[in-house]
Amino acid sequence: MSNGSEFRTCPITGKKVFAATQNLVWINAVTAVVFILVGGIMALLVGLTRWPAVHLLSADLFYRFLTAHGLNMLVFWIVFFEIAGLYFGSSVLLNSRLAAPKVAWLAYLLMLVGAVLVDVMVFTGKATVMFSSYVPLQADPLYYLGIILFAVGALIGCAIFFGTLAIAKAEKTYEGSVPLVTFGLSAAAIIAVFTLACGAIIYIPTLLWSLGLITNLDPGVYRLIFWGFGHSSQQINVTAMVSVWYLLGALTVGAKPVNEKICRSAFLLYILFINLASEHHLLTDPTLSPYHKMANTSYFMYLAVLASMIHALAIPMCVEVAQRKKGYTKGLFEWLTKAPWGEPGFPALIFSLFIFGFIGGITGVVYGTEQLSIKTHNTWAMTGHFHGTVVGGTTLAFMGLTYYVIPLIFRREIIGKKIATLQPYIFAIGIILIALGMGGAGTLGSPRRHWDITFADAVIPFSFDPAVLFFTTIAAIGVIVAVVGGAMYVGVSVLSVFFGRKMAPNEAKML
Ligand code: HEM
Ligand SMILES: [Cu+2]
Repeated sequence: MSNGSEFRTCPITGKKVFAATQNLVWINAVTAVVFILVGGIMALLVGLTRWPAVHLLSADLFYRFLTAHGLNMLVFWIVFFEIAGLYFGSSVLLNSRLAAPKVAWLAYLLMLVGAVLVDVMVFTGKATVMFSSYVPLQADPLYYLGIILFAVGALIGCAIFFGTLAIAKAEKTYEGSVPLVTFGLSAAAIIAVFTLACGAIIYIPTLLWSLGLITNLDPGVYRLIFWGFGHSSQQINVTAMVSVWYLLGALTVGAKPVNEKICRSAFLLYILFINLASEHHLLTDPTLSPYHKMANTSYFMYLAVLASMIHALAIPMCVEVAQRKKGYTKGLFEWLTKAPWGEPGFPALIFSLFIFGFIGGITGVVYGTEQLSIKTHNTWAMTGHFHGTVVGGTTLAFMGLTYYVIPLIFRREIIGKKIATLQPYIFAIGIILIALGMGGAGTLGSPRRHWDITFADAVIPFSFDPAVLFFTTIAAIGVIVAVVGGAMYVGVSVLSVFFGRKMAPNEAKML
């Protein structure tokens, strides 16, 4: 471990890369990939069980593995990667040493111990409570302890990020205002503090309740505060993803935001309004009045949607401007057709934007109205929606970025560049099929989190629309394709990180 002051100068970007930062980005990113591997294996097993033609697992294992899938993907993969991103976005992008690297290692250990504790509890069947762990479902106290340790670790990671921003400012390591990517990541980190505070407020009493020290925990209150944590964490993902979009635009075509002020104000809209969306999870609950729900989720929340729409237009625009400057000016779309489609970062950026916007975003805005929430709540349409946002959007963007982080920060040459280039295409096709299949089946009433969608063992005879089977088959094909795409990602990144050729200190090659 270094004392935090040694650095090298990146031959491509000219930025200082501090040894301590490099190690911490490395460990957090590699750990993230281990968790996406666990979550991906669970995805395959759960997905094949939902396919009536295979119906792989027993009901007990299905729910255990579904719980594991949700947590390993949505929490462990994403948050470890985000912490790596925060250290990169503060220390590397601002040319600054990282604040308190030893404390950052402590944060890492807390997160790791927390995640392992959670997984042990889930896999041994002591915490089959799904990702949302709704009260009165009860898990082993160690499960809640694991979540709390993980959240405290992540909170310390955010503090390191803010500390690094302060050091960079005090030591004048950059000129003018912070770069847009760092600005966006700061918005993500601010939202993270609110999110993790909600997590602490709800999981501490739940831990005490599972220990028998508190006897009554109100499910309505649990759901309200849980979603302050569970939904807001999705906003961290959105904000981090948008920051990565700007980064990918810069890395692949040298795109620069055309109007930085607008992009920055859009990030501010996220901080101010996005938490309101948390209440869309309560639209079918009797706790809040219809007036309150509608005002909140059908009016105020749109100010956050506005922010996403600004980014979704600003990014293609800055890509177009950068490409036109290079001389691709023929017709309306030469800038797009002549874009670097054969380099993984570009298709990852475009598919992430497309799937997030057109599949995840539009369904989210529609299902987030009180009327349609009643129809789609707890159906597979919901799962279709959020695989569009958090998988086709965030995960795909993070995957694309990885192929640049490995040569730039870890100084290893990518093994399997062709596979890396194909990977975003395969993964995107898989996720699109999953989202359409789940969306179609869900719209016809197929429930989410259900072990047997044919209801063969139902106590009360139940008939379902046979078209559901068509959509579940589409989803199942999507599951297989996406898992192949996911395996390509894990394979390329793990092989490259551990066995890729070590690059020479002055070697200025990205891919
Ligand atoms: C190869 C990629 C993936 C496949 C094939 C896949 C497939 C599935 C399937 C089949 C379900 C079960 C839905 C149900 O029966 O209710 C599910 C649930 C879920 N997935 Fe994925 N998924 C993938 C990636 C991801 C990623 C990357 C994330 C998050 C970043 C994610 C987050 C979730 C969540 C939160 C649930 C709901 C868990 C719950 O209901 O408690 N998935 N996924
Ligand atoms: Cu939500």
